[in-house]
Amino acid sequence: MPKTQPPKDKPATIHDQQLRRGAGGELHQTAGGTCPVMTTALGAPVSDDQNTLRVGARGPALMEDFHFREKIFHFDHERIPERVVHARGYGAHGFFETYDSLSDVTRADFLQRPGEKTPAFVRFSTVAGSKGSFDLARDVRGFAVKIYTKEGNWDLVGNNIPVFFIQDAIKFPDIIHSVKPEPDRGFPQAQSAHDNFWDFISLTPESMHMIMWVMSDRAIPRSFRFMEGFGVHTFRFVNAAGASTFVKFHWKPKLGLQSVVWNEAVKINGADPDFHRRDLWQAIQSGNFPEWELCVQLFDQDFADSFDFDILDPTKIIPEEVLPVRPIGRLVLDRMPDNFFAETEQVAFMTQNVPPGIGFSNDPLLQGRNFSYLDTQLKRLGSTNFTHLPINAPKCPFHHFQQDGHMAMRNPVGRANYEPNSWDQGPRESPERGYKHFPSEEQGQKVQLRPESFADHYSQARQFFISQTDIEQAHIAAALTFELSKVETPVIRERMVSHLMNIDQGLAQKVADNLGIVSLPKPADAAVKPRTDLDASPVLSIVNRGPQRFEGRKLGILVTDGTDAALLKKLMRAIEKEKGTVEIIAPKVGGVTLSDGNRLPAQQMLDGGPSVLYDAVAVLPGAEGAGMLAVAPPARDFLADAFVHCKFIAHSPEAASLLAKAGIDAPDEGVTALSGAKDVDAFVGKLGQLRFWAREPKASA
Ligand code: HDD
Repeated sequence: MPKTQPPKDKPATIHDQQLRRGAGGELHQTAGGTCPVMTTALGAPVSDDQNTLRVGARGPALMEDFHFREKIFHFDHERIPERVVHARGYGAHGFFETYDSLSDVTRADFLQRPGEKTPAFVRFSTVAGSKGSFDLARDVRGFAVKIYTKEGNWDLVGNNIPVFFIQDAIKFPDIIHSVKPEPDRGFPQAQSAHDNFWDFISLTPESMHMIMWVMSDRAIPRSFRFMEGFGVHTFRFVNAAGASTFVKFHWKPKLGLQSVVWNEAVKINGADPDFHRRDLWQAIQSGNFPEWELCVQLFDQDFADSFDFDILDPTKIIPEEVLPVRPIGRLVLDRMPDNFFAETEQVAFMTQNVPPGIGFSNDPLLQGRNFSYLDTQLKRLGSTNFTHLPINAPKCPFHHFQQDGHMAMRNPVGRANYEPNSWDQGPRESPERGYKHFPSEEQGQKVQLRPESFADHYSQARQFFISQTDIEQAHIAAALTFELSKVETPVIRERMVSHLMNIDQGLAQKVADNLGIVSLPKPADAAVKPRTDLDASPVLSIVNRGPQRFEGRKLGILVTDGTDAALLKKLMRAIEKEKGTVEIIAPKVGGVTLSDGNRLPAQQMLDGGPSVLYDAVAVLPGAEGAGMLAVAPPARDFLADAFVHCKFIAHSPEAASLLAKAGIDAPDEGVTALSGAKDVDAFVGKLGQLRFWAREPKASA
């Protein structure tokens, strides 16, 4: 045989042959089995995916190897630019179901027929961190919803906080630059606790209301499922007669609001950086579909004129006590994407995507956003044809004369690619059905001017603060202290305290004390005297509005060999009845042998399942196991953290010594000893409170 003869069917060497075998040593299934034959992108079957084409087994590679070239070429280009903001996100499919016809206020087609379901896709996100950052950053969460209506996609690109840092879109690059890693050093990642952010904020009084929210527990949510969402701006509904009603949008989670505490957030980031996305994945995959109600605040021009603040100012809310919210439908997330990149990464939200019946107000932030989002999609997705991607394409018929461009999947068919034409081809506009911009009367000089009605920066910041419970106020003070303690420039810290003086003297004093600022600075100059007459709005508190049930939450049960099988079973049943879930943590992930001799597999080994991953914990070791846990640092941390994070704790009598080792010398009402079945009911009965907050002042002192 000449030396250049190619190998026949068989691999040349034994080693080469092994490469083609699976882990079990069996040959991969090929055409005869279930796996399809591998091909190039253009469909040519591939015979060898283990070795490049070479001159002899040890020789140089040949350019002729088109399969290798194509494979590496494609790999080299796998990344697209991550989003400038909201880079880290997680999405899910679902539907929106309309409650009642809203035809009196809007002609939006999907809001006409009670019970109608419209497909939806939602992407939750953090703002500051890059794609690979952790989930529990202290940050605003994006809450972007795309509803595929029969008259075009509606994107409500909102956040989990109803106000924003700035009043004019021209400042967006500045606020974002300031929070992102500092440009000279390239850190910190996904954190606002650094000089540049607080420098910008302390020089931007309009951000103070938002700062109160961002320093509150809202910025460290327990899960996407337990967050509210807000459209932020005032929008318009427009009905078939052309009449306009102002509208603000709110998403309310069915399972209620819940956040974690900061010390917990920091530890979750280490224990499970994907905590939020895993939570959503697990909930949907197990059939516990998260749900939100879409609520609206509807108002007319008279209300707008009489309201304390300008309804165009995105740093202000309309308190629900002043203007109640009305539920108009529900959003259910019931399906994960088939592919993260194709859907969650490539989804393109744009505030300007509105169907007939929904329109804009003159909010200068919204107006600026309406320019920005289109640009960003072109940059990120690389072609004007990003609407051809299935996740972005409308699900209703669409007809237009747009054509060509990179990656065009659809072009007009036939001769006519313009209108009017004489060929009777292609679509035509419809004055009846088509989108009509609301013909609001506008007049004035061309100016670059912030309206006087936007000048009050402190009154609602104060209103938010006084609406919080003592516990939540303490968290705000602690968050400000933490963040400002990372600021290296003393004058920035002091400048921030001078703003806090205009919000709440007590808060300013506390933060100043905690930072070691000896004498309080003068209050910052305020363009408008801060008001102290705004009533507290109790709905702004998370703790005040606890769900009073454990549904959707997770109990972590730490077990060992010898754990009381009957007690464990009773507890697991009780949690299931509450529609909660249970995760078993054991010294080894393989599980334990219970008191009845049965084996119980674990989901986490002790070192990998710290209590920060759970809403409440139970520690149920057998007698021997308790002794072993008492000398295991992760077991002590498990309990000590659960205690400090104000979690409800249940324990078997055997675990009493472990409690003492974890520093829990004086168990409180949040700690329940389970000596029999009736104690299980008492413990589970408390769980609806989610946290035993009464412990916090003492535990964190
Ligand atoms: Fe924005 C993304 C929400 C102000 C410019 N924004 C983005 C996303 C959300 C928001 C949820 C992520 C969408 C997704 O999951 O893909 N943005 C807001 C809210 C704002 C806001 C609630 C104020 C009320 N944004 C804002 C301004 C500008 C932008 C003022 C620019 C003038 N936002 C963008 C962007 C992004 C974006 C750069 C980045 C990626 C993207 O659009 O698709 O265009």
